[in-house]
Amino acid sequence: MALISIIEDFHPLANEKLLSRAEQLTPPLRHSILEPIGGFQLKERYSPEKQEIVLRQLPHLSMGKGENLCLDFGEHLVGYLTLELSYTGSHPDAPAFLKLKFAETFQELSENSQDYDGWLSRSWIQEEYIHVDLLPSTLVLPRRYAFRYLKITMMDTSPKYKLIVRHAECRTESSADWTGLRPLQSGDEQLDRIHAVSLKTLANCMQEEFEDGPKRDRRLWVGDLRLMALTNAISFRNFDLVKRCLYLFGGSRFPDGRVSANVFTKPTVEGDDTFLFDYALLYTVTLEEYLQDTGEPEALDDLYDIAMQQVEYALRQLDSTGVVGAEAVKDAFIDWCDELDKSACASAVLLYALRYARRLARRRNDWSQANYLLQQHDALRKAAMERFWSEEQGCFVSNGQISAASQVWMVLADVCSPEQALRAMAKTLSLAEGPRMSTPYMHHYYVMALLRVGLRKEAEEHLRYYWGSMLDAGADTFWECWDPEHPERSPYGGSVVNSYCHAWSCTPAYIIEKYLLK
Ligand code: RAM
Repeated sequence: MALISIIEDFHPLANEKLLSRAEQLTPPLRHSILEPIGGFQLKERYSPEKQEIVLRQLPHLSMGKGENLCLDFGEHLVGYLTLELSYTGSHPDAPAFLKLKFAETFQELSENSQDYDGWLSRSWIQEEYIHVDLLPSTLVLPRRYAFRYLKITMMDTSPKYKLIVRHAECRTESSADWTGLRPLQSGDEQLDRIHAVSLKTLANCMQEEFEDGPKRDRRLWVGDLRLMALTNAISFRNFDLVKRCLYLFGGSRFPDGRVSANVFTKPTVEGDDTFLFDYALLYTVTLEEYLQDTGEPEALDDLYDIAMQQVEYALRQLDSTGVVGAEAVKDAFIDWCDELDKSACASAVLLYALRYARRLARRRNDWSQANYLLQQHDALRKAAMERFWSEEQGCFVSNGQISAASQVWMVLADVCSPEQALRAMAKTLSLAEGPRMSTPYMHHYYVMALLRVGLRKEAEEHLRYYWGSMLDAGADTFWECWDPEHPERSPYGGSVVNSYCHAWSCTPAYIIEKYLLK
């Protein structure tokens, strides 16, 4: 189902103090220059069959009409491309008409974007048609791309000349500082590789803010931020960047104080007119975790009220039975999965966030608020057990549906006894039917729930199976959406717009360091 929210005349509430603090916290970007390490030609325009070329012959390879040249930069990059172009034959008597296609994965390279007919804009597909009037010349592309492969197709030249690509390079961009970070050497090759690719994924999404994906949507989303902040804390430790993001969300909100699901930062900071029930609650969680990591007082003073507003809004959405009402459930994201009944999840995320909100209140010595939140928590917990727990099934049932997501969030929210939680997760392990989890975002919480009930071996096996199978499928950075049994799966109606370096998939490094190596 499409996630499109359009609110006419939406004017987010701007808090200049928070926005100017966010501005001061903008990190410097780091750059390096990288060149391709290999090249090939696709035999047919959209076929994966290729013919390798020797890179040092690049300055001598000439391209006529319809021919293509693919450059492999050897790793996933985020940055700006420069091409030095020249020609052989007579003086060019017509422009060179080129198509440039940037691909994060090899599969993406041979996909025909004309086949895409999904609900997300095709403008995210990284391809350009360019006329080059003057040869030789240097082409510097103004747009930032996320890619490993670049395919140059000669759409047209003239019979009098052929194009030569003399040199290609990418000026990369990221705010991640690798100084002092050592690759994991656990003695287990698969874990080490998963760890390394997780950090690469995070680093390539660390720009002036934490982006969800450098190909798409190139913007700050709350749910992604929370997971990036966890992994950042065990790696790059750029806490100012987490703080900046918290201030960005705080600085431009819905007029009633709710945190937008994502925020645009250019040309000016503007919260999006999309609200996600669970994401707003994760704002409160992320603030508390940031304070646990840093203990600094300024963010608590500045953002405490905003964090409380998110849980208070959610508490106003309870229905007459005391759980989150159907209208609010519609705003919950949880996972890209149309079949998923999100009722149990929505109440569970609220319970989860209430735990963090209470910690914030105690941190602030706001005892009456802490007390109020405790009462709300206990009442909601009771109502959620009555409504969703089935003793007969030994798990949570959400409007008749048994799903992994419902068990995961209920377990993480500590709604039931440890024995019940273990039963629920054991049931999940053997679930043959029901909605399938589709994103690394959901799989992260699944692994965390297994760990929470003490199923450590199963948690590790799942991490290896899920993120390991992405590696086996050729990932250089972890992907936005992945179902090992349905590799083509896309929430958008076509995998060509999927992002293959996606922030919310960076958490294995966190899980490995925090839980698996201990
Ligand atoms: C997608 C984004 C982002 C996610 C939202 C809900 O469009 O990629 O990562 O947080 O949806």
